[in-house]
Amino acid sequence: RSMLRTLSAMPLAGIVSALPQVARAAEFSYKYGNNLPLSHPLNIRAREAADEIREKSGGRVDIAIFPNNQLGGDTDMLSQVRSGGIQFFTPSSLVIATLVPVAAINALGFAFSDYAQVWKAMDGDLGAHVRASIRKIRLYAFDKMWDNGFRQMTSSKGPIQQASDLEDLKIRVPVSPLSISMFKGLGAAPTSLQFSEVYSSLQTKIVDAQENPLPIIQVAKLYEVQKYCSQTNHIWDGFWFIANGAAWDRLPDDLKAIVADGINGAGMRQREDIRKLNESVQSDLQAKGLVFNAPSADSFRAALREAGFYKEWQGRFGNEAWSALEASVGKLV
Ligand code: X2X
Repeated sequence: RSMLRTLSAMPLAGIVSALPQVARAAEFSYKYGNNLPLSHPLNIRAREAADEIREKSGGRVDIAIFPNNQLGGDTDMLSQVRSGGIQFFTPSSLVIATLVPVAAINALGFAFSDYAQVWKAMDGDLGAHVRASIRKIRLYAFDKMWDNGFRQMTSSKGPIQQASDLEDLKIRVPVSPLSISMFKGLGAAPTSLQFSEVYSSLQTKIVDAQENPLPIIQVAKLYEVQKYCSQTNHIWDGFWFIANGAAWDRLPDDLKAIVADGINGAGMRQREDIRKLNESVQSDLQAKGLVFNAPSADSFRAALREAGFYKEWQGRFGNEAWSALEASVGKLV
């Protein structure tokens, strides 16, 4: 009785905010995992997307973000998004290719020479081809790929000027058959390690070198454990924003549209962030002690041709995907 009197004396807003939070649980509570530090544009824009989606869906869709390998490395998150343990993941094309081999095609060595070629291919036929292949294993890939960047080589041993400088170099590459094939073709000694292991492996000298786009070298502080950076631009790499197929299909159409708009829009802004970052990141890394050089691609391309790398991967990717790539970059073989 006295409780009732207290309640009726409370202003309405007071009563509402006194209700337990659980009463407002979202209809779709989804989890998104990724492998990058919070300061990377991918995480900044993903947070923006999650906020926009919560708001536009009137709280019906809530996406909780688990950055920086909190849920395990790439291989773990890939199996979680397949099983539905998490609903979203952003694997690099190199990493999702362990399940969908053709997805590595954008990472073919020295295929793309600039971003105009990249987005023409990935927003066009080549991207559509890869997304259709991803859908076949019951994952859904959003239309707009997010940017990782052109991959550059770093080492603690010395600058890499030409292919012969890679001879027997212990270099970490992602868990990616294409990367292993490419670095073997170049004469190096590549090892696949998940990104979560990269800093410590370089620090303890399990490997002497690694390769990643400059923004990753910056946010993961790899300059602390590497001395030289050779701007080889050997691979263009991007992240597919993927959803567990059943979790995606469960969303009614109006929510699918809100989620897709939120994620694709954020992806476009993330591309722009990387574009801007690319203008300043080299001088920042130089100030932090990395020594840069910019080798010509010629000796690397020649070594790969001689190793039969392009012929082999043309066969593995298949003619349809290969032609779609060549439509953007010109003849490769
Ligand atoms: O693991 C890497 O090197 C990274 C962060 O670039 C990818 O996700 C492939």
